[in-house]
Amino acid sequence: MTDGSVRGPSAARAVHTFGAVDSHTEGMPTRVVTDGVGTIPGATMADRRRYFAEHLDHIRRLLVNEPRGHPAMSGAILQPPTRPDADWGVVYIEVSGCLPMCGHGTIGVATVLVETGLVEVTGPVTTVRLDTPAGLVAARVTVRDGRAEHVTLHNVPSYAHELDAVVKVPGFGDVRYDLAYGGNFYAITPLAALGIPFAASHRDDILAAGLAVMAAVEERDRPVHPADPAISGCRHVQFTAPGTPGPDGSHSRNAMVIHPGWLDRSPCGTGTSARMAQLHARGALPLHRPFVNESLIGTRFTGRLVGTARVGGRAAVVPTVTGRAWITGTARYVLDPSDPFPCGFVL
Ligand code: PYC
Repeated sequence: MTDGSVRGPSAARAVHTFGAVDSHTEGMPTRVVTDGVGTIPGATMADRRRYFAEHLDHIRRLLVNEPRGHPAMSGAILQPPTRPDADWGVVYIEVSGCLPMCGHGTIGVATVLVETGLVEVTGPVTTVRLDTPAGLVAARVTVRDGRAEHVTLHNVPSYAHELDAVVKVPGFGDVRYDLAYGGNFYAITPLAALGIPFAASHRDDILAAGLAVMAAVEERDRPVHPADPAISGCRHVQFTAPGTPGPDGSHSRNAMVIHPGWLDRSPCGTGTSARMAQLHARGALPLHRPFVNESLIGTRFTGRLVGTARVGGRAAVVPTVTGRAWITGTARYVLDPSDPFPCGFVL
């Protein structure tokens, strides 16, 4: 019998310990790492992302791989900001590496900061300014009784990189796609064109098709951000489907395939931004019109284009994305020196 309390691991024995607040944003996890990493060297958050990927990647793998994470795990390491107009800095981590920007992660981070008191609640709408590797992102958090009810992030300028591109994909022939940027690059194409139903029961077919399209797009023309060459590559394929009809319906659904082979559980914040930039470039989404994007598990983000911008001389739009997140737990992750998997493992 115990009294219900559990003795913690010996901090003296552990070679690493990390504090974290775990959360999910519309179904997609964000492990918000609050301590244990220290300040990553670098003058900007983009420099810190690069340094972390080159020198500290074992920390990412420990925190997102099994057995502490899982094959669709994602997180965010809190940092002191590198710029005076930000409250906190963030390095996004996930199973594929370190993203320049992550929408669901930002909604998770803003929720955790507000609900744990790491930022002061200044009113019913509290603004948290985040220094991300892709630029400054403001998150407006609607707070009631200490609870972050929803978060609207003001994303980095997003743009359509290429419309009506075509690649030959083994098993599928010619596939037509648009490539758009919303904090990451997305190849966007209708799932129906590949003959696969939009249903979670077809997840293996969707994943295989997405990875095949991704490889073909990368081989044909690897995208590079026109103003920041550190942001490059297409590691996300956004398969679209018509929205669900009705007054509470969605405008579009997506199955988001992400390198090295997993599906976003949320509607994907940077993917929703890229999708709105694509639709705007096609004349199908004017500024200020709400755009409801739905995930493969039926959760939703509402996006809106609130302005225009330029990205490296190209026409761009400024997206907002609104969604909800919930704290799921608090944890102290440790690495015992005798643990045979100091970087976790991938099966
Ligand atoms: O919400 O931006 C996002 C995102 C990127 C990867 C997974 N989710």
